[in-house]
Amino acid sequence: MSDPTPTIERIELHRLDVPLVRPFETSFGRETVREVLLVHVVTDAGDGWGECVAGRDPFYSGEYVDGAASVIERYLGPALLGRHGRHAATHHGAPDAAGTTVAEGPGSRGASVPLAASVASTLAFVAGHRMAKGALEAAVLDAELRAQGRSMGELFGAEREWVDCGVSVGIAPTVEELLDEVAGYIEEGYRRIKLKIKPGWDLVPVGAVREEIGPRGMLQVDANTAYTAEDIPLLARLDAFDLLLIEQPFAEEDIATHVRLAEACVTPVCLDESILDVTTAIDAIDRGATSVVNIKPGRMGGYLEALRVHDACRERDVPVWCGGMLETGVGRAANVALAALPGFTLPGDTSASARYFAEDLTEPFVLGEGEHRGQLRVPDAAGTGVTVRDDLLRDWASSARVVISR
Ligand code: OSB
Ligand code: MG
Repeated sequence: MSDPTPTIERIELHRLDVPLVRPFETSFGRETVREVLLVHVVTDAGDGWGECVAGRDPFYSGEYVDGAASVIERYLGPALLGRHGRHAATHHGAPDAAGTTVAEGPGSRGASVPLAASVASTLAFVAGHRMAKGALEAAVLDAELRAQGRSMGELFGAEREWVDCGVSVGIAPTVEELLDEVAGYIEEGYRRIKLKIKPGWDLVPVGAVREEIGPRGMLQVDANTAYTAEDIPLLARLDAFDLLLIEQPFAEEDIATHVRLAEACVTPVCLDESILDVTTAIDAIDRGATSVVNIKPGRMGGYLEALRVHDACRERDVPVWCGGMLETGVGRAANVALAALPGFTLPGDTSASARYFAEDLTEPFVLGEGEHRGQLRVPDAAGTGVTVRDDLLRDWASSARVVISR
């Protein structure tokens, strides 16, 4: 408790190309390799790792991995190291009592991680770039928790030792291939299937999968903004398949059309891309645009904001689930800890390492057996609880690491 707040000494950026076990196709593109940006923060009390969720291209979001690395190198990293003019001088090392991240009142989880809790306000002078900011905050949080010997789950308030896992299934070349892939995941124990959809790949594949998994199988769809208001009647026909939810059919900025869809169908509408922070989450809920929320910490600027979204949804009885961005073990570990909170009442896109990679960057996440079939265990060691493998960091490096120092 009386430990002094650590000081950041150095920030390193690692860029890796990690091959996917199978191409992942969505309405916005097809990926065969996960281009990973890892942030390594070295403090006087130890180090920590964070994974940036930005993709190779600015298609899912305006953020992309080269942009995230650049904004960290030019603006965010120097600010955290206390050398970015007035901003750093004002905030670094001294959590600002007026900062939104620490002024959450008693019971705030941020109070015991003052350095991590100061990151958002230190970086607030840069507009947007939530994924880049979130990666930095995650690395600082990992370092600070490791120094305290506490796990992410402990800080977050995890109430479960195991979390229910779903799997996000990409657009397949044919319905037959889709059915084979889904059958494989069901066999492995996944508790929920999410199908990527787009115009021309919706009612038929969704109907076929519903038929295959039976009426009791949990099924949902994700359109990644591929539809427009004209498609509302078509999307309402998805009601026939008894889905858990329809995720983000319309553009990120278009809350109003999601409200219209929610009024036109029985299936709950769930926002992903549109939910940028706790303010947009509450607004979308109040307007009736989303009755379930996909929580992705990276998209919201970090785990501390994700906790606020969780809490706000819980107060409003809005179920949440943990999204994914094809993370390696570094990001997955923290996501699994988050998904152990009580408001996460639906299975997440927290799949096992093997669903993405032949080999993971950390010890692999493996689905449980018996009563834990279709679940992942919440790490309980300090920080994320996982260790980055030096050999793979070297073998998969796509460029030289960047060092940002004081
Ligand atoms: O919309 O949830 C999404 C992956 C990359 C970008 C956006 C999304 C996804 C997924 C994959 O659906 C979820 C996972 O990590 O398994
Ligand atoms: Mg989504």
